[in-house]
Formats: sequence, C-alpha cells, structure tokens
Amino acid sequence: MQFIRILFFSLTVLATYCLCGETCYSENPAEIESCCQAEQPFFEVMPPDVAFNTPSSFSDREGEKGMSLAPCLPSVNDEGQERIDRIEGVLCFPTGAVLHAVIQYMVHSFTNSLGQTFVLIPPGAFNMGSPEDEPGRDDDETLHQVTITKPYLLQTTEVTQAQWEAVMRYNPSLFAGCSDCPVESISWDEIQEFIRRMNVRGEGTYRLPTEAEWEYACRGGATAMFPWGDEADCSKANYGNYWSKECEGINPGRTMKVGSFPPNAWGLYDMAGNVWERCQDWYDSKYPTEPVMDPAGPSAGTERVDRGGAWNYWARGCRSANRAKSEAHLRTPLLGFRLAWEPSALPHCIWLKPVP
Ligand SMILES: [Ca+2]
Ligand SMILES: [Ca+2]
Repeated sequence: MQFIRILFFSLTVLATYCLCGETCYSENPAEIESCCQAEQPFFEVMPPDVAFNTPSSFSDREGEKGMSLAPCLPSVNDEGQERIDRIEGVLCFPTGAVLHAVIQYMVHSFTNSLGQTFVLIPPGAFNMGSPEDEPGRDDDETLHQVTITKPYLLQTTEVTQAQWEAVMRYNPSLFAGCSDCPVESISWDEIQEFIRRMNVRGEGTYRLPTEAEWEYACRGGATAMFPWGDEADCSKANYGNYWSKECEGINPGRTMKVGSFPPNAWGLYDMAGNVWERCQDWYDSKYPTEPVMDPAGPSAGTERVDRGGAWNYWARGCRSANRAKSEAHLRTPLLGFRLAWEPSALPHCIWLKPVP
C-alpha cells in the first residue's frame, strides 16, 4: 500500500480535513464533526515543518498512525478518474465542495462541457530558449533556466472553429467550413472575451498559457529543436506550404483538422504548426539570463507573444524555442490559440507527492 506525504502551501496552521465525506472542507472541528459520517475516518494534515516523509503524517480518527488513504476510497471515481496511490505529479484541490474527489483522484485529464480536453502538465524545470548554434535561431531566444512551480492543464489541441462558435456565436475563420480546424482570424482581444465566457461556466479557470508554460509543454520534457526531434519533417506537423515551399505537395497550404499529426510526449497536438498560438504575455525581446520561476513576461508592452509556427511558414518557425509577436487587435488566418485550465481556487492547494 502506497503512502503519501503532504506538503503544504498557503496554510500555516494545523488543519483537519474530512477526506471521505461528500462535501467536507473546513478548518472548524465542529463542522468537520458534523460533515463527516461517524464511520468515516478523517485525517489530520500536519503543517509543513513537521516531517512528512513518513506515513505518520496521517492519523485516523482514533489516532492510529500510518493509515493509508487507500481503504476509504474506491479505485475509480464517478468521473472515471483512477485513484492514485502513487502520485507522480502534483494535484491541487479547491476549497469547497469536492475536496474528497479531488484529493483522492489525480486529474490527469479533464474534458469540459464543450468537449475540450486538457492534460496535466506537471511542475518542473527546463531550459527555455535555444543554444546559440541552433539552426534558424533568432537572437531573442537567450537560453535560461525556468522553473514552473504550479501544475496546470493544457488543452490537447488548438481551439477549434466549432468550440469557438459554440461560445461566441460567430466564426470568422478564413478556412470556415471545417469545424474541427483551428479557429483563426480572431484577435487576442476576442480571445479574452472567449475566456471570460468560458469562466462563467463554473468549470474552473480558463486562461491563455504563459509563454514559458507554452514552451515547457511544447518540449514535453525533451530538449530537441522540435517536439518530435531535431530534424524538420513535413510528416510531423502542418507547416511549410505557402510562404515557405518546404512541404509543398505534402501539406495542404491551409489549416488542417486539429490532431492530424502525432502528439508530443505529453499528449499535445499541433504545438508545432497548423496555427500560431497566442500566449498571455506581452512580448519582450530580452529574456532574463538568470534562472527564473513562473515568468509571465513584462508588465506592459505593445505586442503579444505567438508560438509554434503555422501552415504557411518555414520549419524554423515551428522550433520549440521560436518566438513571434503580434498586436492584440490583429486578425489573421495564421493565428489561433489553445487554453490552459486550472481547477477552481488553485491557490488553496495541497500538493501530494509519493514517499520516496
Ligand atoms: Ca499550433
Ligand atoms: Ca522568432
């Protein structure tokens, strides 16, 4: 039986949670008592300066140490998510009603009411930018270490025309008539309105990824020039037919249905090619040179960051490190986006990691 330890963020006092009740989240012992069924165990979660690398981080109602979470949990929850006895990434739970569901089950993936699927991007460190000898490199790609400290989920595909139209009730795409092709010819400002409408659906928080989150996810744990390796390859992404002729006769010179090519190592499609993907950040040609955590770009600017290259463009534009930019109001059939998603109330999170 796998034990887990709990690391604390944002909570500094001893707190007690009912893990098995249906709707329990409270730091008030009386409320915990009333919301936990008598036969259900509860667990004390210790503050962060207590040793967490032993199973005794947990105690049951009778004070018995060393309990696993496992006995009180079904192996698959109502949404088909597997219980995780070994948690490789991290997981946050929202305050409020569904503590038990979230703490017990890893949100490896999430499909929302629009049918958009998101996959977990685990926190970690990577080298953002490109080495100076990378072919096709631009001088705004200064290599520097970035640590992504928070988990987030990223949409597996670009936002499609059907998804856009379901929310916005119009579809301005040049390549309309292909509901599973990425929406394009929409501005960064219109994307913000799309996100605002998504965020009133009560499904957690949607946003654009930061540029660092985008590149981290694009690389999928690898350091290669492209998500698939170091060689340009017209069979791996939709690029290279219009301005570029590199893939003429192979790729169609227009957008294609999302997911037409193999995903990267983390299950993300079309990070390279199809349409450029707009990020949240303002563009700044100067990366930091020192290691940074969770960079979000400059606080102001004139253009937003675009990533990943597009159907018309050269392979060098599809490099994972490549950066482009455009003004927020610009609409072109080269520019689309994908969403990041976080469970509600992410700041109130407990991170779970396996005991070594
Ligand atoms: Ca793309
Ligand atoms: Ca560039």
